[in-house]
Amino acid sequence: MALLDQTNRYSDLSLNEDELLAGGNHILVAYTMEPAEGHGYLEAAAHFAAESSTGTNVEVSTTDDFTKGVDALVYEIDEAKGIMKIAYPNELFDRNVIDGRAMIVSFLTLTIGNNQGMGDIKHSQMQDFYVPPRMLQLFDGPSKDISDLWRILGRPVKDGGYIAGTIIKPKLGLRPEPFAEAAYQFWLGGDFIKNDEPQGNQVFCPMKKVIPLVADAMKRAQDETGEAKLFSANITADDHHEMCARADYVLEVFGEDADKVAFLVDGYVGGPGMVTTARRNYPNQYLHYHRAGHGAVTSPSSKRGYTAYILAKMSRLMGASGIHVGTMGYGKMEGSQDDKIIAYMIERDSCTGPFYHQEWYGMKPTTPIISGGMNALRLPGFFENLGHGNVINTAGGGSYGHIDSPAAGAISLRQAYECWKEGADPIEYAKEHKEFARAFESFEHDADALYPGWRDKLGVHK
Ligand code: CAP
Ligand code: MG
Repeated sequence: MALLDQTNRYSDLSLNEDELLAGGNHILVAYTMEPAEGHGYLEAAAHFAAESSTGTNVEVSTTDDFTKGVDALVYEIDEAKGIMKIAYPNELFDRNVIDGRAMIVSFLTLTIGNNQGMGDIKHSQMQDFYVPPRMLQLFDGPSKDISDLWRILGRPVKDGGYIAGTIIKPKLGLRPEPFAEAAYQFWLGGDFIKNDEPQGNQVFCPMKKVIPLVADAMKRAQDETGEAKLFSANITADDHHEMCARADYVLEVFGEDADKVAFLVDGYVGGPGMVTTARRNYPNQYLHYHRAGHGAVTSPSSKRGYTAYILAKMSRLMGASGIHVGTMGYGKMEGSQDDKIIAYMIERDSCTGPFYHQEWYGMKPTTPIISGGMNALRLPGFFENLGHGNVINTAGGGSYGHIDSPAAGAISLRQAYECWKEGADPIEYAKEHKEFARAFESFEHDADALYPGWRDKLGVHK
């Protein structure tokens, strides 16, 4: 069905991007977009801007001159590349009643809301967005960052280096005692443990049974190693009060070790409200954003929604201390080497994304959390691609799959980091470092693929 042509009202291709950036009055968003058959590019783009701001598919008599002043405007299109850019006036975005601050949920409702289901749009995906200084100031941003973890670990607060972590595996099905034992065994060699995302308050492993045992395991591991240990506890729940009940309980049980507790929230399935519940109620804890489910919209195979880069950038605005960013092609999840831009955008104060340059004006960084199929053998290449090792890495299979012990798995991860940092050849390094060497035997398929001839070189024969 033919639609009202709204290009006159909702597009202005004479607008200049540099001027929009300098003005600071708009959030700018770049999308890939393809119109449905029979619809012109600019018409579809203008309808998209209308539905994403002040309009609908027809003109309404209640519109007045003020309304028109806050229209979102298509300011650039590249039909050949299928790209459109839209400027959203800052005033469009909802502010809290309680403190006048901005919220990501409103950003999403407008920029990636109804427009995702419109008949004249075949598909559209957000690729980048720019937040002007005045709007940036209105987001919470992180309250804690990786420097707080480095401080607890007794490391330099700048460039404190690699944090070796794991995820308790199996994902589900451990009762409290074996669960805490798995934690203890890893902490003998590593720094950081996270709950796997579905671990919460299962009937076979109630929080009130397992958390005291984990707190005790942390204490024992600290006594044994003389090092501080970190635990990321899952407080994800539908109900705000339930989240707080879980969080309060964990803090109370950890007692004097409560500063070593991070809170994990499944921020994609739970949404911005859940992240903000953790951010605002527990600003003294490191906020760990796990993103299970995000692939439903961010998969490289998807032409809708938004990319993993967008998810990460939004998480910094919301105040995540760290977010999973994938493994950039080195682990088991989807991703490619270019994904390092995701890490750079959330950890730097100034960074150029796919379409826009963003200054963060001192907003705390969000740590890239590297997870999914990682082990000691895959890490040197990963660090080489990223260019640094100031990350949290959680390797579940890579620790509990080590043939000697979870502690040996943890030590092999740290050795992989040291190996890369020293610029050493991994095979030569393995000759001097037992746990790293045994990782070759633990993960033979990876060893064969990444280090052909390793058996002869390390003298390992079945
Ligand atoms: C990794 C993990 C994480 C994924 C999520 C898992 O375990 O615990 O949830 O990393 O993906 O359940 O798969 P392994 P992402 O170390 O055993 O692979 O980090 O990309 O969000
Ligand atoms: Mg997991």
